[in-house]
Parts: sequence; C-alpha cells; structure tokens
Amino acid sequence: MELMEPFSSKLDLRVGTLEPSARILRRHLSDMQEMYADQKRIRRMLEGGLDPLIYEVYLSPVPEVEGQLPYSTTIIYPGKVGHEFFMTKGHFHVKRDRAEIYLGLAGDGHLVMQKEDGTVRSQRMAPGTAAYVPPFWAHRTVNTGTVPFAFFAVWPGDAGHDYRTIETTGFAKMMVSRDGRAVLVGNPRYR
Ligand code: M6P
Ligand code: ZN
Repeated sequence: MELMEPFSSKLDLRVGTLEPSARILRRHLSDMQEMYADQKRIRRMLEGGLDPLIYEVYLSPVPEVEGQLPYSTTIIYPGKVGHEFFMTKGHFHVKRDRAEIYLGLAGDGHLVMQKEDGTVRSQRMAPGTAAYVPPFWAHRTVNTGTVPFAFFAVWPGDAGHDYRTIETTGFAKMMVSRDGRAVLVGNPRYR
C-alpha cells in the first residue's frame, strides 16, 4: 500500500462541500432514469429539455484499496419525479460484508437499505444523525425535505460499488410524498 502523509479536509457543515476533493461526481436525471417508477413522466421531462441535477458526490483523495477509509460528502437536491423523491442510485458493496457509516449534515433525508432477499429498512436522517449501514445491506439516500440534504460517508477502501444488482432489480420499496409526508411504498418496478 502507498505510504501517505497525514492530511485533513475542510467540510462545509451547512452546504456539504468537501475540500480538497479528488473528484466531484454529478448525477442528472438522465444518468439514472431507470431508477424511478414513473417512466412516462421521465421521458416527457427529458424530451422537454428538463434534465435536473439530482445529486453531487465530493470524493476524498483517499485511494479505494484495502486498509484505507475513503470518505465523501453527498448533496441531494430537493425535488421529485412525480411523487418519488430525488435520491441516489444506490448500491451494494462488491464485497458484501463491508459496512459504511453516514453522518447527516444538513437538510432532511432518509437512508433506505435493502438485503439481497428484498427486506427493506429505512432510517430518518437529520443533521447529527449517525446512521450505520451493516454489511450485506444495499443503501440509497433520499432527500425527503425541501432544501438540499447533505451527509458525510466513510467506508472500507476495498468495499467496491456494485450498481448492477440495483439497476437490474431496483429497490423493493420507494420513498414517495403522500399528503405532505414521506412514506415508503412498494416499487412497481421491483423484480
Ligand atoms: C455516499 C457514499 C458513496 C456513494 C455516494 C452516492 O457518498 O456511499 O460511496 O458513491 O453516497 O451514492 P451512489 O454511489 O449509490 O450513487
Ligand atoms: Zn456504500
């Protein structure tokens, strides 16, 4: 493993930006259109030239290898596709027995987790919430509020991101707005 010099980062606790970051990942609706339930609406939005920025990930300069602890901040913008709240793509770890820790920084959100057998659990996240993603649970975050939702994350460097499983099956449940409240309902696109 590469021998690194100690360093620190500047985290803006109100906005969620991270400096320095090795890379900033930006995902628009067109980068994750298959994740949402209302496919007709998405087609209409994209054809009408509407491709909103859903979230940004500020990645630390820590290499993703065994023994390291890479970290990031994520900012999910407020918004919905139909009734479904803006959210991250969500992933399992390639090495399924690797865990992750999230810390809420700003705004209101939910952390939705799912085991390979389709069991779903969710945790509300507010500033100061430390949420634990145990090994074997896929994880996705959702902005269930009206302002940007930001959180910090740290995970084992050799965990790896498996997006394929979620892309093919989806999450069994999705977070929607019903009578002004965020609720988890069955996802019609879950296979
Ligand atoms: C958190 C961490 C990252 C992840 C990001 C966005 O910052 O879990 O590893 O990349 O959220 O989530 P996703 O990769 O599922 O789009
Ligand atoms: Zn992860």
